[in-house]
Amino acid sequence: MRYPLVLAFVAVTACGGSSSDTPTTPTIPRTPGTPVATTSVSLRNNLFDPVDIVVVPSATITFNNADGRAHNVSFANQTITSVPNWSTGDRTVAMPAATGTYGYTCTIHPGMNGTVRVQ
Ligand SMILES: [Cu+2]
Repeated sequence: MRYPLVLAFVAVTACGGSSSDTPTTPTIPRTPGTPVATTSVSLRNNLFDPVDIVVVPSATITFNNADGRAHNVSFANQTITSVPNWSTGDRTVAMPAATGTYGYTCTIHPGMNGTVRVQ
C-alpha cells in the first residue's frame, strides 16, 4: 500500500521551516530548477504540482483538486485570500501586484506546501 509511505515521506519534510525559499538540504524531490511559469496548480496525492510556480503581478491562479479529498490553500501572507477546504474541482486565488515569493500550505496535510513567485 503506497499511502503510508507517502505520509511518512511528507512528514520528514515538514520541519524545514516555513517562509524561506532557499532550501539548503532538500529532503523531498521538488520541481527541478526554477519555478514553473504557469497559473495552474493541481492537487494530487497530497501534493501541489508544480510545487513552485512563477506568475506576473496580479495573476489569478487556478488550483485544481484532483484528489477527491479535502484540501485547502492557505497563504502565510494575509493580504492574499486563501481557499478554505474543498474536495473537487477548481478554485482561484488572486495574487498581489507586489513582487515577491509567497508561500502557502494545506493546513490539513503537513508538508503539503508550495510557493508562488510574483515577478
Ligand atoms: Cu491537503
